[in-house]
Amino acid sequence: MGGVGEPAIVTEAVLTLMRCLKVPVQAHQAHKENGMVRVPFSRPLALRPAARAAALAVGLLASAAASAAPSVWVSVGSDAYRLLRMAGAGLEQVEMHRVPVQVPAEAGGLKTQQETLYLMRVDEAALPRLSSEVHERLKRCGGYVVHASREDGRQALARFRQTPVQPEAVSYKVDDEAEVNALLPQLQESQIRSTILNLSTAYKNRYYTTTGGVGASDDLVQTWKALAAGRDDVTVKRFDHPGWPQNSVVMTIRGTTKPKEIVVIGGHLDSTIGFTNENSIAPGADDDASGVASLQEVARVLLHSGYQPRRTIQFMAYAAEEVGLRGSAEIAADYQARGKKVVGVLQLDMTNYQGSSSDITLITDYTHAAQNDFLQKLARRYLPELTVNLSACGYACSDHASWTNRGFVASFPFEAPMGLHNPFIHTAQDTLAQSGDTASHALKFSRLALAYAVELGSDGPEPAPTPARLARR
Ligand code: IPO
Ligand code: ZN
Repeated sequence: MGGVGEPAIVTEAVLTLMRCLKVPVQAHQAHKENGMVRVPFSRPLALRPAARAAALAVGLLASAAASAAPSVWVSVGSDAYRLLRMAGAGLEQVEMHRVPVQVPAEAGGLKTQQETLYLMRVDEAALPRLSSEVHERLKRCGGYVVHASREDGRQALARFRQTPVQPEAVSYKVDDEAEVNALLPQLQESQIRSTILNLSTAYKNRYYTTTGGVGASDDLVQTWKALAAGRDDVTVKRFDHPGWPQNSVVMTIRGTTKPKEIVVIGGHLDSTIGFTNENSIAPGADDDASGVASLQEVARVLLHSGYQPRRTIQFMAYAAEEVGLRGSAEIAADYQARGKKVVGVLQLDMTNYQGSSSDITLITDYTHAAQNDFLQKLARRYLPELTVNLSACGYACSDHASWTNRGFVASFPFEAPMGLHNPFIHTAQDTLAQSGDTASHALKFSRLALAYAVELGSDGPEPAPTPARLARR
């Protein structure tokens, strides 16, 4: 047992984790000894052994069996798991799943790496804290996924060893230049900026259980209905989640000739600062008002131009991403259960903070390599001035993982390479001001998403103009 004031000895990996989890560590005082790191903790709590300190900090002390509190099944990546094990949480109930993931290789391509994911039961009361603190600051730390049951979790994890469902033969040919080039100049930075500003200032927060979170969802339904006015091929619907009050919102442009094939473009509506309550200030301007604003601008341009896709396009603003990807998990589960033919999913989570010279970072893990290549091709063709690079973000870092978990094809273009993204997320300082009061970075993601929507939505060169289509031009 370490006595008062005695530094605890932890490994480098654990130190990284503790930084991710914001365990109070004075990093500058940490020093290495034979591969181990001595860490003097900064609070009295931390004068206990490292394991105990971390356990307290994460609040996952009680094993599900011993605790009267309701518990839930979650899956996490190995970084987060290491800390949970230190905390002694739910050890007997843990199962390991080895899965292959794609990570960037030194040479510029990709390599396959085995990653271990863990399925376990945790105290539900610990989750808000876990969600706030398990996010990446410097390194990849991933997130966690909440599962309806152990079986549900097992199925989700088993998915990673199977090939994704591609219900129809999808062509990744770039062949709708006329349409895409006509629409791209209509995307406006000022529109994205005002949406981000509104979402990040009209509510104290957009947490999945608060008045602000519910209000943001209700207001978005109205905003999207107004965008769809005059289009009888467009619907805006709430996706109700029985377990909490915030709804997800779904806008559907019905496809003309292949309406059963669906292209999904999504982002999450909720915001957090961790222990978020009614009065918490969680503007979430970048995380993820920016993603919702980016996709809403694509919807605005597609609708106002009179564009009619052959496939159905759905825009989604997910509820409850920050608490274990719950909104998107329920939608993806529902779509799988109904046998819906989702041909591709694009996730936009954090698009407006340019943390490096790179414009767009494609996340390689828990996404679909062929669709990622398609996005690179789209960027080269339509956005040749932009630089695109690759990063891994760890397990469950956003809603694309919910779709991947259900066997769908998903991609995630992100604002910066791993570790260089917005450092203010999940704080009251996640405001538009951190991005220089402009949405110019987010506009690049709207451009890529529009090219994706049209190239996958049209499924071949532009259909012949219809009278309705001409009238709207
Ligand atoms: C996030 C996503 C990818 C990377 I690389 C770094 C950070 C943010 C994500 N974890 C989040 O909080 N989404 O809401
Ligand atoms: Zn977040």
